[in-house]
Amino acid sequence: MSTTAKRHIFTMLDADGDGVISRSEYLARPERAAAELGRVSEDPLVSVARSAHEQVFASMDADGDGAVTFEEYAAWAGAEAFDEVCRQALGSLFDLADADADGALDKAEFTRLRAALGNPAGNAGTAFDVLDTDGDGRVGRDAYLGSIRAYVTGGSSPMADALHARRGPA
Ligand SMILES: [Ca+2]
Ligand SMILES: [Ca+2]
Ligand SMILES: [Ca+2]
Repeated sequence: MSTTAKRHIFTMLDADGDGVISRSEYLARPERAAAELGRVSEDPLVSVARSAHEQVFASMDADGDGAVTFEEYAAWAGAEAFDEVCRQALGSLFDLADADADGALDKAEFTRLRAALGNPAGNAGTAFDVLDTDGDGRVGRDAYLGSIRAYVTGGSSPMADALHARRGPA
């Protein structure tokens, strides 16, 4: 992943812009996503999302001081981190959005997930169409996670900008 892409994601995760991703800032993400996706806090899928994000944070925070600096993030981000911890966290958010639990997101579920993660709703349809390669109106879990992996390991994927951009392509 390019430094620009890392900076872009780091900036998104540093919600209050103080230059570090704090533990509470990061762990607020699954809580907010769950709430926006209509999941109650006792939902087992919310517990899964919570613990998956705990693991990501512990993995990112190399010195264990409860705050992730850009240096820590930049050294951490990539294929290994994705396979070890990120996949579970991103998959847990996918599952929160998969309201009918069929292992795929339809356009409405996908749009809600993106909104819950703070992505602009405007290009959700385009991002969905890129991922729905066979045009059946559904995006499977593996296709979704695979496209994000392609982004973090290769620096680009068809939906990279749509997925991560808040202010347009980096
Ligand atoms: Ca912060
Ligand atoms: Ca740290
Ligand atoms: Ca579904």
